[in-house]
Amino acid sequence: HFTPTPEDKFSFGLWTVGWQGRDPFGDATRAALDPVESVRRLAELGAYGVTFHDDDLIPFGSSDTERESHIKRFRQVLDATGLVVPMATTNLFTHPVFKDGAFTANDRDVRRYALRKTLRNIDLAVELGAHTYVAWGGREGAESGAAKDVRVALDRMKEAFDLLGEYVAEQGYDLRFAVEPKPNEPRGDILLPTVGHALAFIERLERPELVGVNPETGHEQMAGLNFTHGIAQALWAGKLFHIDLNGQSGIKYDQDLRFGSGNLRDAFWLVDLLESAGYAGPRHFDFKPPRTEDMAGVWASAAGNMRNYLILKARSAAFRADPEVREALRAARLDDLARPTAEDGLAGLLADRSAFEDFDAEEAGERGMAFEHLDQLALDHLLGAR
Ligand code: GLT
Ligand code: MN
Ligand code: MN
Ligand code: MN
Repeated sequence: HFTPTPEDKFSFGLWTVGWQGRDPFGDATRAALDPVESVRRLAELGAYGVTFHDDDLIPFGSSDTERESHIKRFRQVLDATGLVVPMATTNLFTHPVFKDGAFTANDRDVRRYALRKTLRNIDLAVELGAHTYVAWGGREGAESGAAKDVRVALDRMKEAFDLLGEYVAEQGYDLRFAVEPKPNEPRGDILLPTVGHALAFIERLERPELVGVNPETGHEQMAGLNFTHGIAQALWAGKLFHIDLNGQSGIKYDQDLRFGSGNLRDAFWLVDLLESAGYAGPRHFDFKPPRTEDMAGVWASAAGNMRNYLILKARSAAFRADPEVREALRAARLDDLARPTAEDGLAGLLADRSAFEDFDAEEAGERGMAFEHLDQLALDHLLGAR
């Protein structure tokens, strides 16, 4: 009964199952995959959506007629399978022209080209029904100090998002942007490295309402951060426009493992958060089937993402429904946290002798928080021991 259906809103990038296994040390281990085949297989597995970079669908350098025929074949398979395109994005990192970045490349010609490449694919994204446009600035960064004036580069980054926002408003498109943070790889240091940096950047834009975040599990974990906490803050700010789910084992290179591998406890808390917060967007997997796998392994890996999400969703629901957990949540004073600290206002707080003059800090310091019992109940549920 952990079989995905379109109602679960699982989506995949064409570049995920289509990854050929090329890494910095080795050649491709798998043949190229036709996007039409990917759409068919993903639909069979129970996905509802597919996402793409311009160059995943239309190889870089294609002529206008070639472009049209790629788009036509893609539309046909979408119609045949019922898969939707909730999101699209731009490849601003593979071609050598982007070696020093795109929106923040020092070379102005490159910046203008990057914007035009993006605007062109935005038109296609909207034609195919997308409502979210992701911007991952993988090459926006530096390996050395003087090479990038970061404050000026952020001016150029803001200029780019302001122009993109102006275009979308002018065209009357129902499309919002989602900035995807990453701390490093492929650049030594990437601009907007974490969810927090991205949220602060967005508030400086001309149209902040058009821009949110697309956090990726592994990217926050590469920075040693708690992914679920980052997602909670993005939700709190009303900025979780999209999400990239995958797996990562600690602070090391970007692993892009299938969702549920790597930090399983964080995956449990993430699903618990998304489901209890009523997150309504796609559950998008941005993973790479390891290069050890043949095509059967690719589809097994793709299916595993969805299966693990559904298992964790069931475990989270059981955890929340367990009467002993509810009691443990009260013992841990979660209801107390939900109560405002001073509903009596500042004057009430200042006049309340029990808040300070008569407060027994020694006694309060001795109160146990009962978090360990609560966490063991969670682990029991996660492990299927309850
Ligand atoms: C690239 C990157 C991902 C981004 C994609 C969107 S492309 O594979 O590693 O994290 O989400 O540009
Ligand atoms: Mn629509
Ligand atoms: Mn990603
Ligand atoms: Mn990644």
